[in-house]
Amino acid sequence: LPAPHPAASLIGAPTDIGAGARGASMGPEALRVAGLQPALERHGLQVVDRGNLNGPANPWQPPVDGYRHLPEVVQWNRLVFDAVYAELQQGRLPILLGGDHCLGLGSISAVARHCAESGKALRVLWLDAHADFNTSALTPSGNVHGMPVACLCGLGPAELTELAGMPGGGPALRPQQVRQIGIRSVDAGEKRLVHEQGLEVFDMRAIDEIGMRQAMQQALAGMDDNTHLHVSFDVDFLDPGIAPGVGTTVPGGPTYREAQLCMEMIADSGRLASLDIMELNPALDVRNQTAEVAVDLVESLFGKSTLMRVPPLK
Ligand code: B3U
Ligand code: MN
Ligand code: MN
Repeated sequence: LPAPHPAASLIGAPTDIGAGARGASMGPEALRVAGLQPALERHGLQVVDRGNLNGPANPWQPPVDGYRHLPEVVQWNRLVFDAVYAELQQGRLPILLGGDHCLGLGSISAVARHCAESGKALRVLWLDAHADFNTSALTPSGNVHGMPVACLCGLGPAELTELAGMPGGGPALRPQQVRQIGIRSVDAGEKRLVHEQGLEVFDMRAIDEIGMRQAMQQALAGMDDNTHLHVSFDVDFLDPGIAPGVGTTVPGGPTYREAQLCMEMIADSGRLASLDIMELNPALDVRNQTAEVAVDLVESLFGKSTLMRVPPLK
């Protein structure tokens, strides 16, 4: 039987500072309106909503030296780092409500630091249409939401790669700790770097060939009782047919059933200890349906469909 979940904390990060389209700043509120907190509570979690972080406005400027809004991206990620780290210190499960995916950097930096200090092994599942492994030299856009995984692995500007303040220095992650699922849009230079660094990628081709079940079995293999599992869920992971409300839709993503299975297998691992829900863009959504699908899937991530975990009676 999977272990019960600890108390969880919602942290809103209302910004689109690293994105190529405006509107992910409204993501946290859309998730609240879709009923995220009561949905989690139905599955036995104690949830506190910490409200929203308050960072700099989006100046909407062109890139400078390969980065758009780098100073503001750094400020937002520092706020996210502190908020996520504080929850982990209290033994709570942080749920970051994005906001664009550049903030996965602050969130996972906090998780990596916490794991290093508490002797835990860290595994990161990156659910996304994109590899988010660009650098300033490779990026076609300068948008930092296309770079967080590279930064976490030490490839990027010092303000971002040193955010974690790891004991003994060095990057927050080794590429070997990451599993990417659902990938189907990778830039040419980025592709080369992903291979060079040895990221384990279950792209849509792999999911077509071996199926979501075997992909997730492999992605979750090798964890034990001492593993902290972080899930970074970019909502554009999902097929645009069920999730139109994101800044960069890419056709050919996981169906509703495949995404459910993915979430259920993560729940069954019993190791989920922190979560990002990113890139939801209500300005592009239709009647908040993408937020509702995201909430539905997050419920499965916390055991909605696990037959052997029965929520407590009220
Ligand atoms: N790889 C492209 C597009 C992109 C990455 N992440 C998102 N879009 N959401 C880039 O701009 O780096
Ligand atoms: Mn992403
Ligand atoms: Mn993406």
